[in-house]
Amino acid sequence: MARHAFFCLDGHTCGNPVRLVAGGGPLLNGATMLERRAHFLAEFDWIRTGLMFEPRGHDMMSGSILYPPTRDDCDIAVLYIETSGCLPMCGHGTIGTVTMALEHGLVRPKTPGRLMLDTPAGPVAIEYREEGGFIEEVRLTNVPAYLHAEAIEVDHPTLGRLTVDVAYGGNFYAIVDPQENFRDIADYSASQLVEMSASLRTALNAQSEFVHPLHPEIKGLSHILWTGEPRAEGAHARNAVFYGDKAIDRSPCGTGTSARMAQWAAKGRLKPGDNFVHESIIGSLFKGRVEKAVEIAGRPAIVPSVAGWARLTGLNTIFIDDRDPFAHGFQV
Ligand code: PYC
Repeated sequence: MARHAFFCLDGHTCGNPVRLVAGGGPLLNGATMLERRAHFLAEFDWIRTGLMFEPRGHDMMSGSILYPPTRDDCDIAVLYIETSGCLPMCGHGTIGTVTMALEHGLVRPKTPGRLMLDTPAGPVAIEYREEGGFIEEVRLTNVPAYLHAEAIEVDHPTLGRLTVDVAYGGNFYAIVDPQENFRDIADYSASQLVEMSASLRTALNAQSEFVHPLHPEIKGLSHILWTGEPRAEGAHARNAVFYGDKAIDRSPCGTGTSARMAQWAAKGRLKPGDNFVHESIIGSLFKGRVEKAVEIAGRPAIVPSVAGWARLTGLNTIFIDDRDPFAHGFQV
């Protein structure tokens, strides 16, 4: 019996929580972050569920654990932990992790203003703006994003027939654009969106397989991106992203923004150099940009970048006590 201690920096990126585990994380084996992620899921997933789910976390909780990099070209490695599992990549999590790690000296950049992250999805380049010891903005240049499938027809139990595109931006997203049976996220509350999303995700995964063409370990449609008309000045589009079992992202969602930029680029609505400002359900903004056009296994793809801000909300030493019947967390 033990009481395990985790030293966490708690914060949020544009409204969505980030719990950075700065001490107490397990040693992991693996030559790549995908292999280390598999080791964590096999042996240490109780740390994720204990820190993310109630009573220590909540439905939206999301975070990361820092490791030495597995690649010479990176400064630090990041394992993403979340209510949904260990994502290959998380945009809001990256912006929050980088902000808090830099502000607390957990990582020392070789070149001021720049960092290279080793993530399970691949290397992610960071540029940040610091003012007076605080990080004011982080821009991540993501792994390549692409439109995976177009116009998939699916029957939804309450909305009826829907047509969705599926795009990859570090995770697979079903993108629900305006159509006969869905107009705009403005017509629904967050809890209605959660209810609508779970059944849509189940139906889509039952009828198709979503596998990354270069990294077959990255598979499964995990997120639903519902769209809406922008409200904030300067925003090009609004969205609400569903993840885990009960969460609607409060931030504009970094990997979702990347996936949506790839979808727009594939349809000729964005080209390299174009900006794309994405608004969240609470009105916060990510500044996206199409950096360049590339290919993934012969498919047209883009390299997207996404910028946003994060704030530390507190330092939190969290115990997981083996005697606690809820040591590994619960969901209701
Ligand atoms: O920002 O990429 C993101 C993200 C994924 C899930 C929640 N946020």
